[in-house]
Amino acid sequence: MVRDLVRKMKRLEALIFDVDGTLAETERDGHLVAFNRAFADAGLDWQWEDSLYGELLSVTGGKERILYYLDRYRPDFPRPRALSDFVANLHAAKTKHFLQLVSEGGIPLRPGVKRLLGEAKRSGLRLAIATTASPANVTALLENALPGGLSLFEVIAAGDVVPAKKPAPDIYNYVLRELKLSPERCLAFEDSALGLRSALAARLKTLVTVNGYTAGQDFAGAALVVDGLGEPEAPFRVLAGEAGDAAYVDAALLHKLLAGA
Ligand code: XBP
Ligand code: MG
Repeated sequence: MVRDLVRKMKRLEALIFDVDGTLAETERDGHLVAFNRAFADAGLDWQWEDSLYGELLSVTGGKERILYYLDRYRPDFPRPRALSDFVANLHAAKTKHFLQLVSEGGIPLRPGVKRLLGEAKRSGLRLAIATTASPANVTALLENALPGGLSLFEVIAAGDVVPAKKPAPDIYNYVLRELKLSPERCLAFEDSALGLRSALAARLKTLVTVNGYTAGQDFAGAALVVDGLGEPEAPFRVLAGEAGDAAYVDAALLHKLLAGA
């Protein structure tokens, strides 16, 4: 009876996905390009290189990232009197460019994402999103990269819906409240150490799929760290944790990860 109770407590019911860097390479192919286009539009001589952007990702959220850049790298830049309006305008222009890039079809989903979402849905798992990025970005990405994909997700929590962005747990706690589920019944998917910290602080077991910006980060506490979700014909590489004889992430592996097997 006790065993039945434990099994019940650990039943996997929902998957909660980060977006940027996890569902797609939006940081490299979308946000970075869009930031630079917005800076050029505004007549600013700012040009973020890839390596600098990797460092700027230590701050989540586009507006917050611009402010961090000013503080850390441009103490010389004369501060506009209405700094928050200046940043908000830059960020709005950046969002416009991001949406344009996405609508041109330039940002596909990472390998294995489409397969896993479909398989998860068919097997009765509930799907949700917990991201720092603005809601419009998420909607556009899903509509373009996965037609019909938006309707797969029961909850889409994005951007300023909570005041404290990742690594605070707030966005994951918000999703859990909306799903009316306890963290023991869910798995989170992240690509970065900051995202992992957010998910762990919400007491979620977390699977990490690294990318070029995050591969060297500290993922202590993750249930599994892989180089991607993998596909039957293109297996993943396990970087930390135990995947048994699985060659790619599927629902069976996720159930095992949640149960701690
Ligand atoms: C993602 C981000 C986002 C995007 C920008 O973090 O930090 O900032 O870079 O999005 P995570 P906005 O993947 O952990 O959610 O410009 O729309 O804020
Ligand atoms: Mg991310």
